[in-house]
Amino acid sequence: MSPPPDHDDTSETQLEGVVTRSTGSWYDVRVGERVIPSRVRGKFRLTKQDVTNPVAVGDRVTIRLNDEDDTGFILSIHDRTNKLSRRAAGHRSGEEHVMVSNVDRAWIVQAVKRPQYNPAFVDRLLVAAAVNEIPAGLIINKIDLLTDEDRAEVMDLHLRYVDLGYPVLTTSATDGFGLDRLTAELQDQVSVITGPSGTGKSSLLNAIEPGLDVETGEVSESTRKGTHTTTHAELHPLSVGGYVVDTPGIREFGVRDIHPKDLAHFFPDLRPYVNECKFPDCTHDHEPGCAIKEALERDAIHPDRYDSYLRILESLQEEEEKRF
Ligand SMILES: Nc1nc2c(ncn2[C@@H]2O[C@H](COP(=O)(O)OP(=O)(O)OP(=O)(O)O)[C@@H](O)[C@H]2O)c(=O)[nH]1
Ligand SMILES: [Mg+2]
Ligand SMILES: [Zn+2]
Repeated sequence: MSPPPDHDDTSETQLEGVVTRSTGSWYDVRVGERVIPSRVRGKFRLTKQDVTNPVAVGDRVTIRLNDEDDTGFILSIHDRTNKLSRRAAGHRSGEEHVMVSNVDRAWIVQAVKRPQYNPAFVDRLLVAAAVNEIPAGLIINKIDLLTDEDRAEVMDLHLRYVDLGYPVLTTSATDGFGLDRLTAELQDQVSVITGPSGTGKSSLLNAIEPGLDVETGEVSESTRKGTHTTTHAELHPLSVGGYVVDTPGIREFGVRDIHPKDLAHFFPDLRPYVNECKFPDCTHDHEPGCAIKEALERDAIHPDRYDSYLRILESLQEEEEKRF
């Protein structure tokens, strides 16, 4: 074997891959079927001082391969299409920790029943996804439990979100209904699967990819008090291609960082009316001449959706007050 040539950038092996995991100073970079443990060049660490991690899970990167030990050096990060970040609680200007980037879609899982369908939860996450420029969709699972009594209600929910432009899947992890469509939706995509405990997220993922053990649930605020950025996202490869993202604590994402007066823009059904209100700074809550309330009264907006809007508005207003 000849000795390695002098350091020369042009003769190096450069590869493109995606960061699937981060463990402190090492990153797993997946290139095809290979996972190449990689490090970051020192200069990256200093460029953005308000970001705790220069490279995030989900990032597409170019690495230089060290042929001797099969490790990599991350040379560059490609532009991100979107990202989910976490900040020190309550601080709009706190350090940003990018949990995951380049998410193709966030799927919100609900059950027909057990647990009861929760429209406020769905709407809150849809807003969070929109704020972060992540396309969202809805999975209505446990469709095998549907009875004649709740059929109309579930169909109403289904149509409501389809009309808003979101993809809606109906599934049963128990009898396999809808799993082909789910698999097709996840194939070659980076997908976040989230939803309340017990809705069947693990069951669905295990049904389409046996052995997939992904943390997808909510982490309650109280269990995390005082511990900051302890959780790391991870991309779990699917055998059909694509990844499912581990997302503990998705509750923290997004909705916090918007101004109350911008909230209605993130509701596709409220957005068309926001410029028609009498007052340009209308919060669509109590003001006279509100085009959104008029639309509500003539049933052009679903009351559950308006309820969700008011709840989120209230929580944003509380956040605003805490800041001063
Ligand atoms: N009937 C019915 N039961 C289901 C279905 N999917 C899941 N279950 C059951 O619902 C319960 C909860 O399912 P999990 O997959 O653990 O739910 P999860 O969303 O992962 O819950 P967390 O991990 O706590 O967030 C289990 O008892 C499952 O067997 C379904 O499609 N139909
Ligand atoms: Mg689970
Ligand atoms: Zn208004």
